[in-house]
Amino acid sequence: MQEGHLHPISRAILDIRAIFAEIGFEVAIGPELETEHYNFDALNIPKEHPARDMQDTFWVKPLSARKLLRTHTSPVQIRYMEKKLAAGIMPPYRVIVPGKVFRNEATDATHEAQFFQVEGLYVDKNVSLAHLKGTLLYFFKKFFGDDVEVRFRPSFFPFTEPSAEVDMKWKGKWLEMAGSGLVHPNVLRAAGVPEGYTGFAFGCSIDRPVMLKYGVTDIRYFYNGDLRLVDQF
Ligand code: 2U9
Repeated sequence: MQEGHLHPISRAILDIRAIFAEIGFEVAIGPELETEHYNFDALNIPKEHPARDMQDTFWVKPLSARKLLRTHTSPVQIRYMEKKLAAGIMPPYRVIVPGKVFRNEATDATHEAQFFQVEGLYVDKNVSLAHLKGTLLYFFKKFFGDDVEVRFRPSFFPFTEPSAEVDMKWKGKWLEMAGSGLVHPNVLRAAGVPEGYTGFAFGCSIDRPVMLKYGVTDIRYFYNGDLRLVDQF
C-alpha cells in the first residue's frame, strides 16, 4: 500500500517544537511577505547594509511599497513582542519561530534561494550568555544526541551585542551551526520593551541540521518535489 510521509523538514519542525516546549518556549508564526520596517529597520540593520540590496533580498514590485520576502524569521519576534506589549503582557517571553525564509542568491548543493530557519528569543530580567549557551547545548543534545559539544566564537550581527557563532562537535568534527547573541538594546527599544529587560536570540537553519542528521547531500532535494526523497523518511 502507498503510504503518505511527512517531508523531513516538517518532521524536524515538529521535533524542534517538542524540544523547546519542554523548556517553556511557545511557537509564533508570521507573514513571509514582510515590510522593510520589520525585516530590517526594527532589527537595527543599517539603511546602507548590503543585505538590503536587490542581489541579496527579493524585493516585491512595486519597489516603492518597500515590501520583500523575509530574509530571516526575526520580524516575527518583533511582531510577537509588540502584540504581547499591546495586550499588557510583560516579559518573560520565550518563543521560537520556525519558518521559510528567502535569499536572492545562486543555488548549489548547500545554498538555496528558499530555506527554513528556526530562531529563538528569550526576554527577561538579567538574561545572560550562560542562559543562551545552556539552551543551545540542551537543544543540540536533544536533536543530535547526548555526546555533542558546543562552543561559541565571537562574531557580529546588527541585532545582537555581543554576538557569537555557535559550533557543534558531532562525530568528532566541529561544525558551524547557528548565530546568536544578547539582543541589541536598540532592537528591544524599537519593539517597545521597557528598560530593565535583556534577552538572548539565536538563529539556525533547519535544512542544514536535517542534511547532517540524515545524510542528505544536496539542499535542493528538499525543494524539487521528487518523492524519492520523502519516501525514505
Ligand atoms: C530579535 C532579535 C535578535 C536572531 C539571530 C542569527 C544570530 C544568525 C543565521 C544562522 C544561519 C541565519 O539561517 S542562517 O543563515 N542567524 O546568525 N540570528 S542572532 O536574532 C534576533 C532575532 C530577533 C528580535
